[in-house]
Amino acid sequence: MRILSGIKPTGNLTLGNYIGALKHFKDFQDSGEVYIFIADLHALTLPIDPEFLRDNTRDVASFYLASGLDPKKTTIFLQSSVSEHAELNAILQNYLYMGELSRMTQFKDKSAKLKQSAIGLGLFAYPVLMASDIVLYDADVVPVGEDQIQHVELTRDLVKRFNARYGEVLVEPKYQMNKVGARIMSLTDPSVKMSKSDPKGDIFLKDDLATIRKKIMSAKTDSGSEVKFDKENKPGISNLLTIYASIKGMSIEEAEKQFTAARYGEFKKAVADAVIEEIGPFQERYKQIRESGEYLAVLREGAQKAKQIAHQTLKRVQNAVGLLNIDEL
Ligand code: ATP
Ligand code: LTN
Repeated sequence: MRILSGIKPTGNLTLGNYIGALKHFKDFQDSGEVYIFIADLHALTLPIDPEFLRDNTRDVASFYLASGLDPKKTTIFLQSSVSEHAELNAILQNYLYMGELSRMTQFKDKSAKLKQSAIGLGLFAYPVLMASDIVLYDADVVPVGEDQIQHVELTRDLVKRFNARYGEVLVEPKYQMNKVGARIMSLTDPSVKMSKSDPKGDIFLKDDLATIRKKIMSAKTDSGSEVKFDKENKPGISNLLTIYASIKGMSIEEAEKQFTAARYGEFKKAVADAVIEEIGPFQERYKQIRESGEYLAVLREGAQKAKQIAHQTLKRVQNAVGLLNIDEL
Protein backbone atom coordinates (compact mmCIF):
# COMPACT_ATOMS: atom_id res chain seq x y z
CA MET A 1 0.00 0.00 0.00
CA ARG A 2 1.21 3.50 -0.85
CA ILE A 3 0.32 6.43 1.38
CA LEU A 4 0.91 10.03 0.36
CA SER A 5 0.21 13.44 1.83
CA GLY A 6 1.56 16.97 1.95
CA ILE A 7 1.28 20.33 3.68
CA LYS A 8 1.66 23.77 2.09
CA PRO A 9 4.38 26.01 3.56
CA THR A 10 2.06 29.03 3.50
CA GLY A 11 2.48 30.18 7.08
CA ASN A 12 3.04 29.06 10.62
CA LEU A 13 1.58 25.62 11.12
CA THR A 14 -1.42 25.49 13.41
CA LEU A 15 -2.77 23.04 15.93
CA GLY A 16 -5.37 22.25 13.22
CA ASN A 17 -2.64 21.09 10.84
CA TYR A 18 -1.10 19.05 13.64
CA ILE A 19 -4.28 17.33 14.78
CA GLY A 20 -5.89 16.97 11.35
CA ALA A 21 -2.82 15.77 9.48
CA LEU A 22 0.76 15.95 10.74
CA LYS A 23 0.34 14.00 13.98
CA HIS A 24 -0.99 10.96 12.13
CA PHE A 25 1.46 10.66 9.25
CA LYS A 26 3.87 8.59 11.33
CA ASP A 27 1.17 6.01 12.11
CA PHE A 28 1.24 4.87 8.49
CA GLN A 29 4.95 4.13 8.49
CA ASP A 30 4.51 0.49 9.39
CA SER A 31 1.52 -0.19 7.18
CA GLY A 32 2.97 0.71 3.81
CA GLU A 33 5.27 2.88 1.73
CA VAL A 34 4.83 6.46 2.86
CA TYR A 35 5.52 9.61 0.83
CA ILE A 36 5.23 12.92 2.66
CA PHE A 37 6.12 16.11 0.84
CA ILE A 38 6.07 19.88 1.23
CA ALA A 39 3.63 21.39 -1.27
CA ASP A 40 5.75 24.45 -2.03
CA LEU A 41 4.42 24.91 -5.57
CA HIS A 42 0.93 25.04 -4.10
CA ALA A 43 2.12 27.75 -1.71
CA LEU A 44 2.55 30.03 -4.74
CA THR A 45 -1.16 29.95 -5.56
CA LEU A 46 -1.65 33.02 -3.36
CA PRO A 47 0.87 35.87 -3.13
CA ILE A 48 3.68 34.99 -0.71
CA ASP A 49 6.97 36.67 0.16
CA PRO A 50 9.96 34.57 -1.09
CA GLU A 51 11.86 34.78 2.19
CA PHE A 52 8.75 33.82 4.17
CA LEU A 53 8.19 30.86 1.85
CA ARG A 54 11.79 29.65 2.25
CA ASP A 55 11.54 29.97 6.02
CA ASN A 56 8.23 28.12 6.19
CA THR A 57 9.58 25.38 3.97
CA ARG A 58 12.45 24.76 6.38
CA ASP A 59 9.95 24.80 9.22
CA VAL A 60 7.63 22.23 7.65
CA ALA A 61 10.56 19.91 6.93
CA SER A 62 11.66 20.20 10.56
CA PHE A 63 8.11 19.67 11.82
CA TYR A 64 7.83 16.51 9.74
CA LEU A 65 10.91 15.05 11.41
CA ALA A 66 9.88 16.29 14.85
CA SER A 67 6.50 14.55 14.45
CA GLY A 68 8.24 11.20 14.37
CA LEU A 69 8.52 10.60 10.63
CA ASP A 70 11.56 8.41 10.10
CA PRO A 71 13.41 9.12 6.84
CA LYS A 72 14.43 5.46 6.72
CA LYS A 73 10.80 4.46 6.44
CA THR A 74 9.21 7.53 4.86
CA THR A 75 10.24 9.42 1.76
CA ILE A 76 10.21 13.10 2.73
CA PHE A 77 10.71 15.60 -0.06
CA LEU A 78 9.98 18.97 -1.60
CA GLN A 79 7.40 19.07 -4.38
CA SER A 80 9.41 21.55 -6.47
CA SER A 81 12.52 19.40 -6.41
CA VAL A 82 10.77 16.58 -8.26
CA SER A 83 10.05 18.19 -11.63
CA GLU A 84 7.69 15.38 -12.63
CA HIS A 85 4.94 17.03 -10.53
CA ALA A 86 4.91 20.03 -12.86
CA GLU A 87 5.31 17.87 -15.96
CA LEU A 88 2.39 15.64 -15.07
CA ASN A 89 0.38 18.73 -14.16
CA ALA A 90 0.82 19.98 -17.74
CA ILE A 91 -0.78 16.80 -19.05
CA LEU A 92 -3.51 16.28 -16.47
CA GLN A 93 -4.82 19.85 -16.71
CA ASN A 94 -6.60 18.68 -19.84
CA TYR A 95 -8.71 16.16 -17.93
CA LEU A 96 -10.29 18.39 -15.32
CA TYR A 97 -12.88 20.90 -16.43
CA MET A 98 -13.66 24.53 -15.63
CA GLY A 99 -17.08 23.71 -14.17
CA GLU A 100 -15.84 21.22 -11.62
CA LEU A 101 -12.82 23.35 -10.69
CA SER A 102 -15.00 26.38 -10.06
CA ARG A 103 -17.17 24.33 -7.69
CA MET A 104 -14.29 23.58 -5.29
CA THR A 105 -14.99 25.05 -1.87
CA GLN A 106 -11.35 25.99 -1.29
CA PHE A 107 -11.30 27.92 -4.57
CA LYS A 108 -14.57 29.66 -3.77
CA ASP A 109 -13.38 30.63 -0.27
CA LYS A 110 -9.95 31.83 -1.27
CA SER A 111 -10.98 33.61 -4.46
CA ALA A 112 -13.84 35.38 -2.65
CA LYS A 113 -11.20 37.31 -0.72
CA LEU A 114 -9.58 38.58 -3.94
CA LYS A 115 -10.57 41.00 -6.65
CA GLN A 116 -11.80 39.08 -9.71
CA SER A 117 -8.89 40.47 -11.73
CA ALA A 118 -6.34 39.20 -9.18
CA ILE A 119 -7.33 35.52 -9.07
CA GLY A 120 -4.38 33.55 -10.37
CA LEU A 121 -4.75 30.62 -12.71
CA GLY A 122 -2.79 28.50 -10.23
CA LEU A 123 -5.42 29.00 -7.54
CA PHE A 124 -8.12 27.84 -9.94
CA ALA A 125 -6.07 24.89 -11.19
CA TYR A 126 -4.88 23.93 -7.66
CA PRO A 127 -6.66 20.51 -7.76
CA VAL A 128 -4.88 19.52 -11.00
CA LEU A 129 -1.48 19.84 -9.35
CA MET A 130 -2.79 18.08 -6.26
CA ALA A 131 -4.11 15.22 -8.40
CA SER A 132 -0.70 15.05 -10.10
CA ASP A 133 0.99 14.83 -6.67
CA ILE A 134 -1.21 11.90 -5.75
CA VAL A 135 -1.25 9.80 -8.92
CA LEU A 136 2.46 10.29 -9.55
CA TYR A 137 3.16 7.84 -6.70
CA ASP A 138 0.24 5.49 -7.41
CA ALA A 139 -1.01 6.44 -3.95
CA ASP A 140 -3.78 4.26 -2.54
CA VAL A 141 -4.43 6.29 0.60
CA VAL A 142 -4.26 10.05 1.17
CA PRO A 143 -4.55 11.12 4.84
CA VAL A 144 -5.98 14.66 5.03
CA GLY A 145 -8.21 16.93 7.09
CA GLU A 146 -11.83 17.42 6.13
CA ASP A 147 -11.24 20.48 3.96
CA GLN A 148 -9.17 18.46 1.48
CA ILE A 149 -11.64 15.63 0.87
CA GLN A 150 -13.22 17.40 -2.06
CA HIS A 151 -9.84 17.59 -3.79
CA VAL A 152 -9.17 13.88 -3.31
CA GLU A 153 -12.66 13.10 -4.64
CA LEU A 154 -11.91 15.20 -7.70
CA THR A 155 -8.68 13.25 -8.15
CA ARG A 156 -10.74 10.05 -8.17
CA ASP A 157 -13.00 11.52 -10.86
CA LEU A 158 -9.96 12.43 -12.92
CA VAL A 159 -8.49 8.95 -12.57
CA LYS A 160 -11.77 7.31 -13.65
CA ARG A 161 -12.05 9.63 -16.61
CA PHE A 162 -8.44 9.10 -17.63
CA ASN A 163 -8.54 5.32 -17.26
CA ALA A 164 -11.83 5.06 -19.15
CA ARG A 165 -10.08 6.67 -22.06
CA TYR A 166 -6.60 5.09 -21.91
CA GLY A 167 -6.93 1.86 -19.91
CA GLU A 168 -5.77 1.16 -16.35
CA VAL A 169 -2.97 3.73 -16.25
CA LEU A 170 -3.59 5.56 -12.97
CA VAL A 171 -4.35 4.28 -9.47
CA GLU A 172 -7.54 5.51 -7.84
CA PRO A 173 -6.77 6.96 -4.38
CA LYS A 174 -8.95 7.04 -1.27
CA TYR A 175 -8.83 9.76 1.33
CA GLN A 176 -8.44 8.91 4.97
CA MET A 177 -9.74 11.29 7.58
CA ASN A 178 -9.48 11.01 11.34
CA LYS A 179 -12.65 10.17 13.23
CA VAL A 180 -11.86 12.94 15.72
CA GLY A 181 -10.14 16.21 14.82
CA ALA A 182 -10.50 16.37 11.04
CA ARG A 183 -11.72 19.94 11.36
CA ILE A 184 -10.39 22.05 14.22
CA MET A 185 -12.10 25.42 14.48
CA SER A 186 -10.80 28.87 15.42
CA LEU A 187 -10.68 29.47 19.18
CA THR A 188 -12.11 32.97 18.85
CA ASP A 189 -14.75 32.11 16.24
CA PRO A 190 -15.66 28.42 16.31
CA SER A 191 -17.73 28.83 13.16
CA VAL A 192 -14.60 29.06 10.97
CA LYS A 193 -11.75 26.61 10.39
CA MET A 194 -8.44 27.19 12.13
CA SER A 195 -6.28 28.08 9.14
CA LYS A 196 -2.68 29.19 8.88
CA SER A 197 -3.30 31.70 6.12
CA ASP A 198 -6.17 33.35 7.97
CA PRO A 199 -4.87 33.33 11.52
CA LYS A 200 -7.86 34.23 13.67
CA GLY A 201 -7.98 32.32 16.90
CA ASP A 202 -5.16 30.01 15.86
CA ILE A 203 -2.75 28.13 18.06
CA PHE A 204 0.56 28.01 16.24
CA LEU A 205 2.93 25.12 16.72
CA LYS A 206 5.66 27.71 17.32
CA ASP A 207 3.74 29.62 20.01
CA ASP A 208 5.47 29.52 23.36
CA LEU A 209 3.73 27.37 25.93
CA ALA A 210 2.50 30.31 28.02
CA THR A 211 0.83 31.80 24.93
CA ILE A 212 -0.79 28.46 24.11
CA ARG A 213 -2.21 28.29 27.63
CA LYS A 214 -3.47 31.86 27.45
CA LYS A 215 -5.15 31.29 24.09
CA ILE A 216 -6.94 28.17 25.33
CA MET A 217 -8.01 29.76 28.62
CA SER A 218 -9.54 32.70 26.71
CA ALA A 219 -11.12 30.56 23.95
CA LYS A 220 -14.68 31.51 23.15
CA THR A 221 -17.12 29.29 25.00
CA ASP A 222 -20.86 29.06 24.89
CA SER A 223 -23.78 29.83 27.13
CA GLY A 224 -24.63 27.27 29.78
CA SER A 225 -22.09 25.57 31.98
CA GLU A 226 -22.11 21.94 30.93
CA VAL A 227 -19.14 20.42 29.10
CA LYS A 228 -21.08 18.66 26.35
CA PHE A 229 -20.43 17.91 22.70
CA ASP A 230 -23.07 19.76 20.73
CA LYS A 231 -21.70 21.38 17.59
CA GLU A 232 -24.86 23.33 16.93
CA ASN A 233 -25.44 24.89 20.33
CA LYS A 234 -21.99 24.60 21.89
CA PRO A 235 -19.49 25.06 19.06
CA GLY A 236 -16.74 26.44 21.30
CA ILE A 237 -16.91 23.68 23.90
CA SER A 238 -17.28 21.05 21.17
CA ASN A 239 -14.11 22.32 19.51
CA LEU A 240 -12.17 22.17 22.78
CA LEU A 241 -13.51 18.67 23.45
CA THR A 242 -12.34 17.65 19.97
CA ILE A 243 -8.88 19.07 20.63
CA TYR A 244 -8.68 17.27 23.97
CA ALA A 245 -9.95 13.93 22.64
CA SER A 246 -7.65 13.89 19.63
CA ILE A 247 -4.57 14.86 21.62
CA LYS A 248 -5.36 12.18 24.19
CA GLY A 249 -6.23 9.64 21.50
CA MET A 250 -9.73 9.00 22.86
CA SER A 251 -13.28 9.25 21.57
CA ILE A 252 -15.43 12.34 22.13
CA GLU A 253 -17.69 10.29 24.44
CA GLU A 254 -14.73 9.27 26.59
CA ALA A 255 -13.58 12.87 26.81
CA GLU A 256 -17.06 14.07 27.71
CA LYS A 257 -17.26 11.55 30.54
CA GLN A 258 -14.12 12.97 32.12
CA PHE A 259 -15.71 16.38 32.44
CA THR A 260 -19.31 15.67 33.43
CA ALA A 261 -18.85 17.46 36.73
CA ALA A 262 -16.35 20.07 35.56
CA ARG A 263 -16.87 23.78 35.10
CA TYR A 264 -15.65 25.55 31.94
CA GLY A 265 -12.57 26.93 33.70
CA GLU A 266 -11.43 23.55 34.97
CA PHE A 267 -12.13 21.97 31.62
CA LYS A 268 -10.12 24.59 29.72
CA LYS A 269 -7.20 24.10 32.08
CA ALA A 270 -7.23 20.37 31.35
CA VAL A 271 -7.29 21.07 27.60
CA ALA A 272 -4.36 23.48 27.94
CA ASP A 273 -2.40 20.93 30.02
CA ALA A 274 -2.99 18.22 27.43
CA VAL A 275 -1.94 20.38 24.50
CA ILE A 276 1.15 21.66 26.30
CA GLU A 277 2.17 18.17 27.37
CA GLU A 278 2.17 17.09 23.76
CA ILE A 279 3.42 20.23 22.00
CA GLY A 280 6.19 21.03 24.53
CA PRO A 281 8.43 18.04 23.70
CA PHE A 282 7.48 18.31 20.03
CA GLN A 283 8.74 21.91 20.00
CA GLU A 284 12.02 20.85 21.59
CA ARG A 285 12.60 18.27 18.84
CA TYR A 286 11.62 20.80 16.21
CA LYS A 287 14.08 23.43 17.50
CA GLN A 288 16.96 21.01 17.56
CA ILE A 289 16.25 19.77 14.01
CA ARG A 290 15.69 23.26 12.63
CA GLU A 291 18.95 24.52 14.11
CA SER A 292 21.06 21.53 13.09
CA GLY A 293 19.83 21.73 9.50
CA GLU A 294 19.62 17.93 9.38
CA TYR A 295 16.38 18.13 7.37
CA LEU A 296 18.37 19.25 4.30
CA ALA A 297 20.05 15.89 3.77
CA VAL A 298 16.67 14.22 4.30
CA LEU A 299 15.08 16.38 1.59
CA ARG A 300 17.94 15.68 -0.83
CA GLU A 301 17.75 11.95 -0.40
CA GLY A 302 13.94 12.05 -0.43
CA ALA A 303 13.88 13.89 -3.75
CA GLN A 304 16.07 11.22 -5.33
CA LYS A 305 13.89 8.39 -4.08
CA ALA A 306 10.69 10.17 -5.06
CA LYS A 307 12.02 10.90 -8.52
CA GLN A 308 12.59 7.24 -9.26
CA ILE A 309 8.90 6.45 -8.82
CA ALA A 310 7.64 9.72 -10.29
CA HIS A 311 9.73 9.27 -13.40
CA GLN A 312 8.19 5.86 -14.14
CA THR A 313 4.63 7.11 -13.73
CA LEU A 314 5.25 10.13 -15.91
CA LYS A 315 6.63 7.89 -18.69
CA ARG A 316 3.59 5.64 -18.39
CA VAL A 317 1.24 8.61 -18.74
CA GLN A 318 3.18 10.20 -21.59
CA ASN A 319 3.07 6.92 -23.44
CA ALA A 320 -0.64 6.40 -22.77
CA VAL A 321 -1.68 9.78 -24.16
CA GLY A 322 0.51 9.43 -27.23
CA LEU A 323 3.55 11.59 -26.56
CA LEU A 324 6.39 10.12 -28.59
CA ASN A 325 9.34 8.86 -26.56
CA ILE A 326 12.25 9.53 -28.89
CA ASP A 327 14.79 7.80 -26.62
CA GLU A 328 13.08 4.47 -27.12
CA LEU A 329 12.72 4.59 -30.90
P1 ATP B 1 -4.01 27.57 4.26
O1 ATP B 1 -4.64 28.40 5.31
O2 ATP B 1 -2.76 28.12 3.68
O3 ATP B 1 -4.99 27.13 3.21
P2 ATP B 1 -4.24 25.34 6.01
O4 ATP B 1 -3.94 25.76 7.40
O5 ATP B 1 -5.66 25.11 5.64
O6 ATP B 1 -3.53 26.28 4.98
P3 ATP B 1 -3.02 23.17 4.55
O7 ATP B 1 -1.59 23.25 4.20
O8 ATP B 1 -4.01 23.48 3.49
O9 ATP B 1 -3.38 24.04 5.82
O10 ATP B 1 -3.35 21.74 5.14
C1 ATP B 1 -2.43 20.81 5.61
C2 ATP B 1 -3.22 19.67 6.20
O11 ATP B 1 -3.82 20.11 7.42
C3 ATP B 1 -4.37 19.17 5.32
O12 ATP B 1 -4.45 17.78 5.42
C4 ATP B 1 -5.57 19.84 5.91
O13 ATP B 1 -6.75 19.12 5.66
C5 ATP B 1 -5.21 19.84 7.38
N1 ATP B 1 -5.88 20.93 8.09
C6 ATP B 1 -5.78 22.25 7.83
N2 ATP B 1 -6.51 22.97 8.69
C7 ATP B 1 -7.12 22.07 9.51
C8 ATP B 1 -8.02 22.20 10.63
N3 ATP B 1 -8.44 23.37 11.05
N4 ATP B 1 -8.43 21.06 11.24
C9 ATP B 1 -7.99 19.85 10.83
N5 ATP B 1 -7.15 19.67 9.79
C10 ATP B 1 -6.71 20.76 9.13
N1 LTN C 1 -3.91 20.79 -0.74
C1 LTN C 1 -3.28 20.19 0.40
C2 LTN C 1 -1.80 20.06 0.26
C3 LTN C 1 -1.53 19.08 -0.78
C4 LTN C 1 -1.79 17.68 -0.69
C5 LTN C 1 -1.38 17.14 -1.94
C6 LTN C 1 -2.32 16.85 0.30
C7 LTN C 1 -1.01 19.32 -2.00
N2 LTN C 1 -0.91 18.17 -2.70
C8 LTN C 1 -1.52 15.79 -2.21
C9 LTN C 1 -2.46 15.48 0.01
C10 LTN C 1 -2.05 14.98 -1.24
C11 LTN C 1 -3.60 20.96 1.61
O1 LTN C 1 -3.40 20.45 2.60
N3 LTN C 1 -4.05 22.14 1.49
